[in-house]
Amino acid sequence: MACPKDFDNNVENKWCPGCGNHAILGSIKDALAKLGLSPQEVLIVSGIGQAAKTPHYLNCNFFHGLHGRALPVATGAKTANHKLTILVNSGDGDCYGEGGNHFMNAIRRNLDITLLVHDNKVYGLTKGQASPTSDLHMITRAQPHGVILEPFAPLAVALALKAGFVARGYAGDTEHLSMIIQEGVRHRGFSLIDILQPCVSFNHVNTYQWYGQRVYDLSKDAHDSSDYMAAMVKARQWGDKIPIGILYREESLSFTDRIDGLKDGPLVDRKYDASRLQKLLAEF
Ligand SMILES: Cc1ncc(C[n+]2csc(CCOP(=O)(O)OP(=O)(O)O)c2C)c(N)n1
Ligand code: SF4
Repeated sequence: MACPKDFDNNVENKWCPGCGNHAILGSIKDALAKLGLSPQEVLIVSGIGQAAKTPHYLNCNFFHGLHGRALPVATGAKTANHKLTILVNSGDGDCYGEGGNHFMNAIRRNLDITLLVHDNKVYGLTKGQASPTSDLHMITRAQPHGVILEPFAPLAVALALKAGFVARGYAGDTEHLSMIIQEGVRHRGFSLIDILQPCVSFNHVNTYQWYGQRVYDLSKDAHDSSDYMAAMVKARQWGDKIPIGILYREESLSFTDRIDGLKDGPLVDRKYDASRLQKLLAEF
């Protein structure tokens, strides 16, 4: 029987006390154990930022790369070994800002990975500048007169691109978050889970108290996750009421399912014939 402790390591945690990332980390371990996965079967990929430190605190395979570039690494890893369970941990800046182009194309490819975006609505690691998801008029030390741009709407954008699994979690409800992560991993294809993550040091607007007054669970609201238009309406809902849960789910062939060359098994298991490579190189 797998247990969350299997995914513990003894690395000292550097996140601020009270940061929503602690809860997300706990939900990831819980979800992986409940899925019956062992650390060897899991790869976590991240970019740069506070959220991107998540794999430092997990006992499993991991790759910590460049800012905004976690999804290309995950694409390569999944193509090389499509038997691996791959999760990507990203921040709202890392994923929707610096990595926005990769976000769009990973969805188009329907890569079979689970993307967890720790959405704290600021650039946490660099001390709280506005991020793509910061609310209009939010005041930060770098935006003392308030944010002048409309926020990016990740769930609506993912739906517009026909992502097959679109969900929102909340760091203040770890059991619910674990359940969504399990469903996201089970989904064969691209899964986006945008997670409301309070940053207690730099975001004094979207706090636990603020979310506590607004967040509601879609599963208790008779939401039909196969209804695309209903999902789009929920994806645009923000303010007095904020839905969490699975907005939309529909399976279709994933990226690696569509590649004929992978039908005989993962590339990593193939025999490697160096002479064929030499012949190929000689042509150039
Ligand atoms: C190409 C590049 N641009 C900018 C930076 C500086 N930088 C490092 S972390 C970061 C912000 C991270 O914010 P976010 O992705 O929202 O994650 P958080 O720290 O809030 O979890 C920035 C701008 C960088 N490392 N590389
Ligand atoms: S700065 Fe914000 S995101 Fe970073 S560890 Fe502290 S509370 Fe968490």
